[in-house]
Amino acid sequence: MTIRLHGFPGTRTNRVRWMLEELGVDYEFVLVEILKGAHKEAGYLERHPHGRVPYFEDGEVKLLESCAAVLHLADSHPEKKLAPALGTAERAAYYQWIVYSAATLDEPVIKTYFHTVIFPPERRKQEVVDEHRPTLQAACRVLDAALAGKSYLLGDAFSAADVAVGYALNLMDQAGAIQDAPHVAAYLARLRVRPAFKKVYG
Ligand SMILES: N[C@@H](CCC(=O)N[C@@H](CS)C(=O)NCC(=O)O)C(=O)O
Repeated sequence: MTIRLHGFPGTRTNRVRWMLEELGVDYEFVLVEILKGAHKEAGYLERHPHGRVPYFEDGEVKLLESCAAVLHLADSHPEKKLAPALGTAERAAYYQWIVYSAATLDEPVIKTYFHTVIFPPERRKQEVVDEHRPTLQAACRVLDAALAGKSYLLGDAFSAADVAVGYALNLMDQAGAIQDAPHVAAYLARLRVRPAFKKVYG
């Protein structure tokens, strides 16, 4: 079965790509030229009606959400042990962190990143950064407490939750928004030396 990841580098596509590289599975990467508006063209909108990336295919599985692809991949490769057993406290924490990455971190992180790093200075809006600062400061406190005394979010073992959250933390750090969070900083350094991370982020 061919796994096909449609997306664009630097976007949430990287979350899924990182997961695929952790698993070491074959996949086809289909570049969606979002800078040329390819994600808003009819052919792509048939697949992804919201006109966003990534779009993920694994046989009959078709997914519009980066975290859903991460969860699906972890479950499809139980031998890699990137998801804890069903019904355990670790599994509950795993769900929490993956949903937290998409529902709590992504938007404030990406808006802050765009308005501090990506946009040229004349397009940057300080009020956008200010609006999201309290959420990111709270995230630093939450994650720093969660990571105290642990190598990864679930303890000693790396899991798909680290891919989901690590994707957002990597951008958050580039935006200078990881502050007063030594455990988060050490954790991110640990993630960045992983071969799969290096393969995606070069
Ligand atoms: N919740 C979706 C969000 C996808 C999303 O918003 N992707 C952005 C890039 S990171 C996008 O395609 N933006 C282009 C647009 O909205 O026009 C996911 O996690 O996959």
